Amino acid sequence: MRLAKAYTAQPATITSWPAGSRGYRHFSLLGERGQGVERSVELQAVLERGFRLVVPLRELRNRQLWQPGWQQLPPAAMQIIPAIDLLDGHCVRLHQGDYDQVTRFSDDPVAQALSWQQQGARRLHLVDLDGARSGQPVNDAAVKAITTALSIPVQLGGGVRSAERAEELLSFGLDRVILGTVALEQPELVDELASRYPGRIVVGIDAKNGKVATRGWIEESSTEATALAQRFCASGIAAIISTDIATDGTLAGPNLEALRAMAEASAVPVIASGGIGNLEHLLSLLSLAPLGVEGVIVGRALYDGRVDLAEALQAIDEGRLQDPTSASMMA
Ligand code: AMZ
Repeated sequence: MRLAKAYTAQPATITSWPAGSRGYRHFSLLGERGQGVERSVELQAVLERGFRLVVPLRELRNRQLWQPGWQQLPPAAMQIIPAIDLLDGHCVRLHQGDYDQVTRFSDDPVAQALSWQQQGARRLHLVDLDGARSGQPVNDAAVKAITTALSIPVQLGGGVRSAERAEELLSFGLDRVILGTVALEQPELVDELASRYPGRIVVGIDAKNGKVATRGWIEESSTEATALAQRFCASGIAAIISTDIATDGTLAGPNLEALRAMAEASAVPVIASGGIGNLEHLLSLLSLAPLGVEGVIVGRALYDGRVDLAEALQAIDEGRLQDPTSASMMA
């Protein structure tokens, strides 16, 4: 018997649905064991935000043998954060951070930002790519215009290399500033800013093969990304943005193993960045929500329409879970 990737069940087939759950729900296949009559499978579904149903089955076709058991989980919530990367005043995306592989998506960053807000974004992520590469701000006019035009919180990274610059950006109306290069080179500056501006300082850890890269990803270090994450556990930062350079801008899917390692190393929430190419990729991240992955930054896939922001926000709000292990089992 060939097993399907997803199942749908109705309450009548399962007697112990938790209070408040309604209608049918979707199940995904977690794994198979054994051969022939000994063959068994395990299904999993997120029913309501806080519950997961694990159904061990000895024989899928015999529903009498279903033995549902409930586990309470932390809520599976994930914020989807659209990204606007600014290069010389334009909205662009780079491929794997390479400044020689630029796709220009819009010449009007304010209109683009307003469009993401209108489609339901609850936070916007800005990158000053000129700043990240040179340390010098080039896109401040666009940044100010965006923060003035939008009502949702806006965060910015790229080129923030001093306390004065961080403070200047906060004075533009930005909700949070992201420190990348400085987090590696002057970690005590992050501590100082985080204690002065609680909830407004974020560390951006950009990793290539698990090692931290800086200065527009042109310089590579020997520091493990997870070690840098651990360094800031007690400093009061709002979050860590974990970017996998190899997947960034490729639409090939997030690096779930790297994200899991970061989430396990970090005591502060992790925001995933890099590689999102479709809705399934977004849903796959929900499996890491209980470890503290609270958001995901999406760029290219939104610009080229592979991900519809409103649809994605709705899908994530439903709290559905796509287990990453199931895809490979279905071939
Ligand atoms: O695409 C790139 N080459 C790139 C990029 N997106 N280089 C840096 N950045 C982003 C990081 C982080 O948010 O993801 O800039 C910020 C870090 O900048 P800095 O200047 O603090 O290292």
